[in-house]
Amino acid sequence: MSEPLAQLAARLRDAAHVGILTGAGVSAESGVPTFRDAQTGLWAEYHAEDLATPEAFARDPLLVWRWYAWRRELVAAAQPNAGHVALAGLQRILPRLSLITQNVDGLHQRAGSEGVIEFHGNIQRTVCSVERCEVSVPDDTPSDEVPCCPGCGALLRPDVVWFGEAIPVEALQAAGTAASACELFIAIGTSAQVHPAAGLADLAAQNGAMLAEINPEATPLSGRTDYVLRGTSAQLLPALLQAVSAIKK
Ligand code: BV8
Repeated sequence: MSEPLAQLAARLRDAAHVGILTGAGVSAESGVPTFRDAQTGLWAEYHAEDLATPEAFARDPLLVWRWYAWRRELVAAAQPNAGHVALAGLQRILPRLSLITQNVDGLHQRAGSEGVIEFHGNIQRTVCSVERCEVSVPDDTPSDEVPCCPGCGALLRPDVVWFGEAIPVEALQAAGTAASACELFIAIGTSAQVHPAAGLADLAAQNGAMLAEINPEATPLSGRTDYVLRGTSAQLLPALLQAVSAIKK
C-alpha cells in the first residue's frame, strides 16, 4: 500500500463527515467517455462543450437531441465500475459521506450510493424545455423529430445543466452545505475546470477541510491538495475501501 493511500485511509477513518466530488473520470472505466476525450464516430467533428449549450439547442434542436439520445443509450448499456462500487462501500462504513457528482449518468446510484447530489442533472430524465417538468418520451417519437411537451407543446430536452445555465438551486445548496461542513474533501476523476463545481474544493478548504485528489493526471487543484493519489478511480477506490476497512476504530 502506498504511503499517501495509507495516510488518506487513516484520515477517512477519523473523519466525521467526508465530502466527495466526482467527475467524468470516475465513469471512464465504465466506457462513458470523459468530456476531455475526443468524441467518436459521427460525433467526432463536434466538441461536447459546443453541444451542451442552450444556444446549440436553439440553433439545431434535433442535432442536440440526437447527441443526447446517443449518450443515453451509451449510459444505459454501461455498468457501474469498481470505483463506483467502492464509493458506495465507503458510504456504508463511514459516519457520513456526501457524494456530489458532475456526472449525469446515474452510475453512482446504480452502484448503491445514496443521497447523490446531481450537480449537473441526469441524462436519463427528460423535461419540458419551458416548464421544466419531467416528461416521459413517447415511444412512438419519430427519430427525425424532437418530441414535444404534451402539456404546452414546447420541445423536450434532457434534464441536464448546459454551459451558461445555472446549477439547480437544491443541488447548489446541498453541495455548498456539504463542502462547507466536511472535514475531508476528495475530488475524484475531475479536471477541476468546470465551475462552479470546481470551486467546491476551495469552499471546503476555506472551512477548514483537508483536500485530496484522485486522478491519473495533475489538475489546477493538485497544488492545493494535502493528499494526491495518482491513478485511476477503479483501482484506487477499492484499495482505499480495503485500507479503511482494515483500520479498527
Ligand atoms: C454557470 C452537463 C452561471 C451537460 C456539464 C468561472 C470560471 C470559468 C468559467 C466559468 C466560471 N463560472 C461559469 C463558467 C462557465 C462554465 C464553465 O465552467 N466553463 C468551463 C469550460 C471553463 N460554467 C457554466 O456554464 C456553469 N453554469 O456557471 O452558470 C449562471 C448563474 C446564474 C444564472 C445563469 C447562469 C454550468 C456548467 C455545467 C455544464 N454541464 N454537464 C452534459 O453532460 O451534457 S459539465 C460537463 O463537464 C460534465 O458534467 C463533466 O463532468 C464536466 C467536465 O468536467 P470533468 O467531469 O472534470 O470531466 P473532464 O473530461 O473535464 O475530466 C476528466 C478527468 O478525469 C480528467 O482530469 C482525467 O485526468 C480524469 N480521468 C480520466 N480517466 C480517469 C480519470 N480519473 C480517475 N480515473 C480514471 N480512470
